[in-house]
Amino acid sequence: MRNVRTLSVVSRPMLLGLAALLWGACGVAPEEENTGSVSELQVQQAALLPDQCAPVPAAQTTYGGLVYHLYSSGKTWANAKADCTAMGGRLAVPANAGADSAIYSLITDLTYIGLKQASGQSSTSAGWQTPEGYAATYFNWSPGEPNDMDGTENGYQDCARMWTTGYWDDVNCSQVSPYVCEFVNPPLQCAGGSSCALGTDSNYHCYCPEGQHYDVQNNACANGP
Ligand SMILES: [Ca+2]
Ligand SMILES: [Ca+2]
Repeated sequence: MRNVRTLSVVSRPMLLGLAALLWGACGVAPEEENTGSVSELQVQQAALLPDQCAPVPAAQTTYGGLVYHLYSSGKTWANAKADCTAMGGRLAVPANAGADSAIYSLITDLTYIGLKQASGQSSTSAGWQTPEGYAATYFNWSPGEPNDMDGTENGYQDCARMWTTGYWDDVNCSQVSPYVCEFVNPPLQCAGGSSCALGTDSNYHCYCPEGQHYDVQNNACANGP
């Protein structure tokens, strides 16, 4: 049995709120004007649980105020999206060439990004959206892509994956691939003997060995339930 932490400390949400405030004041959100999707992410992260964490990534980087984590264990697009959300982030959406390059710097294999095509489109390039369902505004498709496999839109390839060339390809969403998550704030890395694992509430939490609880304020395990 693992014991979940106390909920009594508010320092982390306060920090997140301050960061969101500063972000808004500086106006550096890369796609806020076009899609609002970074605001969605801010809302998501503002609601982070005090002990909500992200598993240690295979690689990470930052760009434009965002933190990017690469996870190498393959998942379908939907499961990758859910995993990033469970960490308080989202499946990464390259909003400009700089963000695209930052994500590219992490990958070593065909890797999911956050774009998905809405169903019922008349062309292979129409209706591409962020994980929250906003219209995507930046694209870096490989020549000839997106092609829905044969050039005609039939709903077979509706999820975006980055090639090791850095360009994108539309692929079937059931393909299992590594993925990159994106965070507004640096996600909590569990320390002091605790480890980050998915809870029954579909969020990641820091957990401690049996007989201990996670002390949010000190990011460490402490004796007692
Ligand atoms: Ca398609
Ligand atoms: Ca394709």
